[in-house]
Amino acid sequence: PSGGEDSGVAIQEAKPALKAPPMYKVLLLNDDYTPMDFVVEVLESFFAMNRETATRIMLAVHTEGRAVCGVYTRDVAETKAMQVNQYARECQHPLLCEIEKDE
Ligand code: TYC
Repeated sequence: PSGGEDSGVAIQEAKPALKAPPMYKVLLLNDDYTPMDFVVEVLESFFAMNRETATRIMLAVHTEGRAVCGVYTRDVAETKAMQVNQYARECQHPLLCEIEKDE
């Protein structure tokens, strides 16, 4: 076994396991009622943003209708969107978070 013909086979079989998983964008949608402070708080606590970045993203959603808050694997993206929507409902705000495949 000095690395002959079958070393190429081993590399081919290992490759699929190393392929990057499909990624999903988590988006926040604008509405007329959710307070700006609440959106900033959501971005800080669910997306680990500092106050400055959270404010910039909140204003992007406010002026453009929607903005990307982060890009994650499907499970993480789905969980974040669910948690944000659940927290917004609990606080009685209409804020909506959705996911979209990152093509
Ligand atoms: N448009 C809201 C307001 O004027 C603020 C807002 C920003 C709401 C971002 C939702 O995802 C949002 N109070």
